[in-house]
Amino acid sequence: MARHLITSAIPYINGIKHLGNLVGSQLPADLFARYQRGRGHEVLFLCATDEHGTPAELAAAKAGKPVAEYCAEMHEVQSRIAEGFRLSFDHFGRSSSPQNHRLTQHFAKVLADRGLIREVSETQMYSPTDGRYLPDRYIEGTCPNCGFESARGDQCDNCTKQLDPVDLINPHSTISGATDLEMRETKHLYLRQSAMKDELEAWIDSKTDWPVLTTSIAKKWLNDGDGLQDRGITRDLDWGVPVQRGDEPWPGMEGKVFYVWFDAPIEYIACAQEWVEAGKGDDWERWWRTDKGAGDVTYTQFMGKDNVPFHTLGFPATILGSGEPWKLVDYIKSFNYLNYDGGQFSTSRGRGVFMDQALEILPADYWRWWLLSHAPESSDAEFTWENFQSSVNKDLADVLGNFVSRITKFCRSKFGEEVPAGGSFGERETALIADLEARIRAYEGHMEAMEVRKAAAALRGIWVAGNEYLQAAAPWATFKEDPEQAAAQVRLGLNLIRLYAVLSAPFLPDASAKMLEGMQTDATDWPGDAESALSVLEPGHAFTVPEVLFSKITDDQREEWQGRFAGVRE
Ligand code: B3M
Ligand code: ZN
Repeated sequence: MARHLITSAIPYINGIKHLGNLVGSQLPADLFARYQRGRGHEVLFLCATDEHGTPAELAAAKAGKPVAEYCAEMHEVQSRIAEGFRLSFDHFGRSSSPQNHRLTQHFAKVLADRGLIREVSETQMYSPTDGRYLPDRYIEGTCPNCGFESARGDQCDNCTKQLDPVDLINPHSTISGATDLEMRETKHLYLRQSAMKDELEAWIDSKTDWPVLTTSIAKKWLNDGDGLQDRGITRDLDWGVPVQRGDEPWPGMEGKVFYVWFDAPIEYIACAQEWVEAGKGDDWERWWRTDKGAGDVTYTQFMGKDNVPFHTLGFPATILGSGEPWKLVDYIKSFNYLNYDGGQFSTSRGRGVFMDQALEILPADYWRWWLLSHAPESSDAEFTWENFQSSVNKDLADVLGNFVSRITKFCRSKFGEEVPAGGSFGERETALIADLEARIRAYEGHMEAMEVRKAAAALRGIWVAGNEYLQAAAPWATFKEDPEQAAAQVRLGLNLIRLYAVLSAPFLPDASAKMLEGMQTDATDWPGDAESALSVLEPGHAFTVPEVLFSKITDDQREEWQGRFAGVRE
């Protein structure tokens, strides 16, 4: 039994995520976690809310709530939606947890002790009107690069250039709109990433099996311009992890907090501590400390491409720089963007379908199937309602759903609600079994390699093979001439349903559960060879006809949803 530590990028607390966010991290991570559990491996699958930084403070202010209260509420909301999508986290933590505070301060101390943190005096934008500094999103202005008028202090949303608040033209406070800003001298901590460039580069070079998307982004940052830059890891904000050197105060850093991107990845570790604290596990160190049993753990991270620099360079700099035996990531699976109906999903403009809205119109499996089978792996992908309708109707309703309902209903009418006895397999059945054997092994290969689209296509191929068999064998016709032969065909068909339930569970957990319930079995072992997997349900085994697995999306529904989500969400 292998051991898999799996983390998804932790979503910001400020609001509900859209389907593009979901398919870029949490959903494929869940697919992989469910698959590895299905194979009988030990899995620890962690995610959390990312609760610090200006996004949290600004969203709380907009909601008119104290930030701690806002975060607690939004954590609950995100948690419920994650359950709705059947995201099978072993724990859904919070980056504002006491565990993460302690661990973040610990890392800062060991990094400082090892000479990897330097103090820098710099000028920051200060707003006398607001009585505070204006880091990151507290300031907006015109982008010096592209002229976009609402560029933020840390990044231009239009051209994606990373910015410094002092770069902005005509800057103003996003709190008060004040423009009488001044530059003030303030002290901040910088992580000396430049000193670790060689070590980081050698580590990344050793990862020859990583997706090109991951390594190319890492390489770009390592070698862009003057090479890897030191990174400011503190901010003049109230909300966050207070800057301390372990348990000790940090002279000159009073009133400052760590930058959100410093503490957020540390939450991956703290989350395992929260998992233990919540009574769900008893030993987090065997997942995270190579000196305490984590040596044989395989650690995989999932994220959108915009998060790659922080996971290939920033977080590893923290881990490697600490000199302590923490588990480093083994594989980083990254994703491109999902676009929405001819444009971009946008949280700030409310464009596209958001996770709560999606579940209001259709159950999780419909979305999981479309999103995963169209995951933006090799390039950006696009959600259109036409494509969604046709995938759901064809793959889920016509192929999988129809197979299940046809075979169970036919059996009920001719043999009753139990697996029929008699007859034996002929050439057609032997050929199908051999075909499935090859297809199942190919499906496993894609799942192991985290090739999400290919895995979906392979799974669909397995469903199609069964459907084609049923069409060709036509037990309803056979029955008239040779009821024994028809019995053998139906027996195979019912066993296929159980096999489909097991193989499809990572993609379609609810449909899988319904199929197993219908087949009245809890035999969910991953199939060894196809032949034995197709004889688990023996003659005489009782079943019931499952309720309809998937209903088709009508043209009227499609048009209605298209209209409803075309506008802007308030
Ligand atoms: N919260 C960005 C995002 O949600 C950020 C990821 C943190 S992963 C440690 O896309
Ligand atoms: Zn710009």
